[in-house]
Amino acid sequence: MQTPISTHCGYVALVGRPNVGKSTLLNHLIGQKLSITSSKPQTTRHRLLGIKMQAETQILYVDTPGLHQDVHNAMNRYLNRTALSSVDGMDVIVWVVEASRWLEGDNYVLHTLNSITTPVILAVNKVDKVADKTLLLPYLQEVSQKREFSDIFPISALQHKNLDELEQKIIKYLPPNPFLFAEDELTNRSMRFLAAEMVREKLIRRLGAELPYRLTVQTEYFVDKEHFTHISAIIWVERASQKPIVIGKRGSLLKAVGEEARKDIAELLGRKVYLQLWVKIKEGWSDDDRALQQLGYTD
Ligand SMILES: Nc1nc2c(ncn2[C@@H]2O[C@H](COP(=O)(O)OP(=O)(O)OP(=O)(O)O)[C@@H](O)[C@H]2O)c(=O)[nH]1
Ligand SMILES: [Mg+2]
Repeated sequence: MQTPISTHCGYVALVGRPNVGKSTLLNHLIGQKLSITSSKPQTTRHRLLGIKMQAETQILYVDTPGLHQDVHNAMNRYLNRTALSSVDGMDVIVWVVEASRWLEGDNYVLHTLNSITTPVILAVNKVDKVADKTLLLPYLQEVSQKREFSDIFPISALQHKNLDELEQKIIKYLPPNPFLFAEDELTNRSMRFLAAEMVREKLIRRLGAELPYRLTVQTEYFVDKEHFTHISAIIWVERASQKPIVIGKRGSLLKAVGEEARKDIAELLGRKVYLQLWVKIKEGWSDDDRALQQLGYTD
């Protein structure tokens, strides 16, 4: 006779339009900064797994790029493909929207989720930003009519409000399964990948509106030495004119980015880090499928 499985394990996708707070939510759910975030839309470019142990349950959270209709270049098409394919094979979907801010982009997500039969929980994020709380209830009522939801949670990812309640609900949808990952694993992504992402986050946060979309970061060297980890990363831009902007006056911007990223990477690794950054040009990489593949944008 087979003994019944006492553990639960399953996949939970965090989906929604850009900038609603999916990555912030992933980080706060797993209690560690893993996914990069910024006030600019389309920050997340890759699917990212965050593993959370909760007693006899292993929750596999999947952060996704924001779903959007703008598919004017190869990178944008890659982002949408990645986000769309992330919906497959999930045990439950957490659709993230913003409190009192329903945009056309949310209708697009609604349309995308039309055909799926996976349970969908709606997380209405950024409730801390709604000054007049009396507006919240009518908004929740309005969005509850949009489709069938397994549940609706007003949350603040940033202030960690209602996240434990949300997680308790998520757990109910995870099937009996052995753990798919070791109990001390945090993600299936390599440290090389995460290091490049931390550098990209600092660049997005410090640069203007356009340049973040014209650059990507690649770790080229990652070696554990006795007392520190030596990492070297390339920041790829699309044109020669973009290089001096990324470097900044007498290297000031690059220095600040390196210092900030180094701290985040050291915290993730739990050891000292020596980080070198180089800026190089790869003409038109963001609209070139082959260049995208070379730079790690693979389905
Ligand atoms: N006030 C407030 N801001 C939040 C909250 N959650 C996220 N934000 C902010 O919203 C912005 C976008 O957050 P992200 O987590 O990067 O959003 P995202 O949905 O992952 O965005 P993409 O990766 O571009 O699709 C950042 O400036 C966050 O600090 C929240 O609960 N309250
Ligand atoms: Mg994100």
